Amino acid sequence: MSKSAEYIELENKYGAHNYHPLPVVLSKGDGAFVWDVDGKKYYDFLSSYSAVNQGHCHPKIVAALKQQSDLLTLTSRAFFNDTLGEYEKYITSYFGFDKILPMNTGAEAVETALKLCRKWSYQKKGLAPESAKIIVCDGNFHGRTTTIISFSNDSDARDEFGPYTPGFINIPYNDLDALRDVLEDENIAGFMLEPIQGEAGVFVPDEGYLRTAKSLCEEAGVLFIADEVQTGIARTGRLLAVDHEDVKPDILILGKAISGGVFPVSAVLANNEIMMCIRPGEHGSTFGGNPLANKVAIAALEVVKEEGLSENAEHLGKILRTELSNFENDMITLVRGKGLLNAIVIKPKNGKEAWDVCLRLRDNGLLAKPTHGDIIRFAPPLIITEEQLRDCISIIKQTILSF
Ligand code: IF1
Repeated sequence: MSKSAEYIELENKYGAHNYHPLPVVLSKGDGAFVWDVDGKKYYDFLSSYSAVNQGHCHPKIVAALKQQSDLLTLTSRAFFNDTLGEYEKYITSYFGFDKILPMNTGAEAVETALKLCRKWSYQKKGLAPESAKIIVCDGNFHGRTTTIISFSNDSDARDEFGPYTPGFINIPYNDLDALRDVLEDENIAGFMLEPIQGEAGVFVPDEGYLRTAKSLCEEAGVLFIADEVQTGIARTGRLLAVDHEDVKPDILILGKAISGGVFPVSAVLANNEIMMCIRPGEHGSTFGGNPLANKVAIAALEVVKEEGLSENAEHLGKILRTELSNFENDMITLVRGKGLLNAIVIKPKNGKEAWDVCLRLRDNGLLAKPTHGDIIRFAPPLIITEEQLRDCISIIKQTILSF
């Protein structure tokens, strides 16, 4: 049995089957590359779902982890420590908000934002207790907790996990009329959305959608909540995807690449009028704001600016979409995205579909994974060079033409 097969067998035997990974076993990562247990090298075109925007094992971020791990890893929030205030000051000025509530995973940050929005609606908007409703979009993906999947319309994510949390209204994404209609309801507390829908297949809304949605929410006294867990941290060619339309959310949700994939770190940012609605003892987390997370996140955010990741993503994303859009072939029916968050839609050929394309891309040295059957996400680390990207484009073209 091959080494890879042994590792795969271990995961099958001892691990829950909550994923169906592409059959490749990775053991090393560096920048835009990963290596499997047999030493084969691949371009990583998924970036761990946009968590390693800074590239695998970025030396500056790993150094921050190593240094802090010899000093103090965790205090809980029962006590102060000498890293949290420094981190809070750094990240709030980095994104332009008064305060941060530090958490660990994206879903935890989304849950925190929902609780904060509800709290605000009772304390500041004056809604009746337990009457708050939050608008979300069809095709959303915000995480896997019971409350979050309660408003998912993806049957894989939602079915047989009921009973479901009430207080959410689904509207079509990228539909301002639907938003206008539902904002007539006096009990709306907030509107949460992904500025670009990742899991739905990199669905980019019309130009102006975010800006108009924000102003409609402002008029209605409803909080505009941007889930930038996947689209943030330079992925779409600007620091935040909402920056493309100069929109400032009332609540900003970050995760994934806020740590460069080195440690689980997430964050909710808001100004005092909202954030101060949560008082001591009303929300928390054992690991939220821990010293390792704080130091790693500062380093990871410094890398974004020092290495011009937004500009690189903007520039290389245009090349990727142009090359693939002009590529004559009969399998790629659509290319879409922004910055280096892109996806192609595959039309099956001779019974071969997106999964088969990903298997052959793997054989040709590039790792990507299909989502929702016929969509393949192309999201390399933002540190990839133009030369490396063009190498990847030729791998993709050769692979498609080989069917
Ligand atoms: C999986 C993809 C899915 C997210 C947004 C919150 C979270 C995510 C916009 C929760 C997480 C991950 C989760 C992972 C696959 C991946 C993903 F879109 F990125 F590809 F599922 F849709 N908001 N997305 O994208 O963050 O709790 O995971 O840290 O669950 O299969 P998390």
